[in-house]
Amino acid sequence: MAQPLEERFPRPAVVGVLNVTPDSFSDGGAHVDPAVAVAAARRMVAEGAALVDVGGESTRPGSHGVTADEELRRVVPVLEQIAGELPVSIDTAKAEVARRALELGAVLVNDVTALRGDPELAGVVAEHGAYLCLMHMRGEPRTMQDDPRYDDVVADVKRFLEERLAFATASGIAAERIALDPGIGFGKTVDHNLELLARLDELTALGRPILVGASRKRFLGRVLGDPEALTGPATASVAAALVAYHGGASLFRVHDVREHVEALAAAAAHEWAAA
Ligand code: HH2
Repeated sequence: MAQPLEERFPRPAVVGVLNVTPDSFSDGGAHVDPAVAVAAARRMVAEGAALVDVGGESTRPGSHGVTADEELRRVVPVLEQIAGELPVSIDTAKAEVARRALELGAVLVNDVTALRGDPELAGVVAEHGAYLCLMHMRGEPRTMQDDPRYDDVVADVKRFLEERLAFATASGIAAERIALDPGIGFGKTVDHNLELLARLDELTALGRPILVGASRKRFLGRVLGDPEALTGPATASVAAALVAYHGGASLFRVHDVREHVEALAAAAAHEWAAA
């Protein structure tokens, strides 16, 4: 029996973002050459990443999806080189892409639709005994930032994650292999994102490791005073990760690996000293 997720990726675990896309919001186009992507993945692991999250489809606000063929064309050449050698997750909502990635050695499926996008995906994850991340998103990327509203964003996200966790386990995926993610920036205003980070302990109460992806997201640029910002800086990303860590988050999906590994290692040392 494979290890529970919290043992395989002990807190704090940094997940490096590797977007093999022409259009991702902060690193679009940087890794379309497989050789460049492979070098970036190796660097992330050398800098302390516990996992490299490979994605072939942008989910930035306003984006349209790509076909499974296009996604495979982007990620397979990279996965062929790194998935047997490095700890890799696949950022996809498509069963076909997940299956190929798992066959090539990926260990976790990161699904921003929380098993709502492709009815075949749960079966693929269960069959491979893969780890899984279930993320909250309001609507879909194309429309999610059109005036998002919640009664209570934290309570709504918690209810959603609880329901998707129950769906996943009912589909044959062991709860101990699952992480949950509030989906920072996915159908949320600046205030929604800040409130989720501030009240993260209410989500850790669900009993599964929480993954947070605040890295470089636009709300951080907006917090710093630019109302039109489309990204945020690494410094503010590290601050958000530390707030999330303090709230009990376990995994941190980030673009700037070394900065986060160092900051989180220092935060962990403070936490141990205070315990
Ligand atoms: N954010 C993005 C993509 N995938 N997965 C999880 N679990 N959590 C997140 O917060 C998350 C995610 C968006 O960031 P990025 O991959 O950098 O951009 P894009 O979607 O434009 O490729």
